[in-house]
Amino acid sequence: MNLTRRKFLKLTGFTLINAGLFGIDTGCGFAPQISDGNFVKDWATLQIDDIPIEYNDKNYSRVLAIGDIHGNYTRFMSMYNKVEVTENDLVIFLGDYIQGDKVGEDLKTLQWLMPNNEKSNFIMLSGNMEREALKDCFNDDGTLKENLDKKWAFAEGLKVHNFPQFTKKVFDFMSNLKFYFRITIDGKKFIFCHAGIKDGVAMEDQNEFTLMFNKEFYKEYEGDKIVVIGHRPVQTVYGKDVNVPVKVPDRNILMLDTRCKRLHGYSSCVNILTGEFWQSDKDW
Ligand SMILES: [Mn+2]
Repeated sequence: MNLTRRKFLKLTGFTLINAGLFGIDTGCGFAPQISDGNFVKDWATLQIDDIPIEYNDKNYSRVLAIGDIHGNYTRFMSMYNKVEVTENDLVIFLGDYIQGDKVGEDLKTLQWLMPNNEKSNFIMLSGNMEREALKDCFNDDGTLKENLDKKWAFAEGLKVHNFPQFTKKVFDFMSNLKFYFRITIDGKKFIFCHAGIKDGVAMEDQNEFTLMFNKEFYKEYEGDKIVVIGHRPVQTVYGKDVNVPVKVPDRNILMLDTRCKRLHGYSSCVNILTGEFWQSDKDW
């Protein structure tokens, strides 16, 4: 790791332009600042709005958000092992855990996520892939549909290997994923969700398309709350050389999907309190 570069980025915050120019792809660094000042540092004032209040008594040392995995378990582990997560971290996953075109890695990803979702400091949110898979693959009772869309190879895998109990667990896991998560840090409101929100609409009233599917959120949102999303790969907006988590210029949006599912992508995790981030090793 280049410490000089890290220091430089920390001192200046970096914009999209210099992120592109420096071509930062070495696996860690600092994400651009969310507001005019520094990232929030006083984690003692963290207030969690969407889970029972007793969790607020815990002094989380980091608030970690993890972008889309898309069934790329190898990249996810490459990133995750660098973060060295402990029970003192609050960890929020932004959805899209599966992809459908890599049987082994989808199932491996689910096998890792499902038991970890039992941890009180892990919050796993739904992505559009989980919503689509539920609709395409499962009956209401959690069994697999007879005729599966070929796109969902993970479901074919479940069927071929005949794992009825695991299949039901996958169904329960996907069905129970929350659509968003809110915290307030030092009076700043943060919303975590897969795709975005509609400003001026109460979170309880947001619709599924807005939360799970809207790809244009980064252009539309002008709200004050800081919204942390996955879904739209940063490369598809800012070009293939921007492979890091991005703060959208002039908007309170942090984009964390660094195209884990495709060539020239990474799995990414950002500490929302500091802007520090970790990425999978370059594997191409
Ligand atoms: Mn998505």
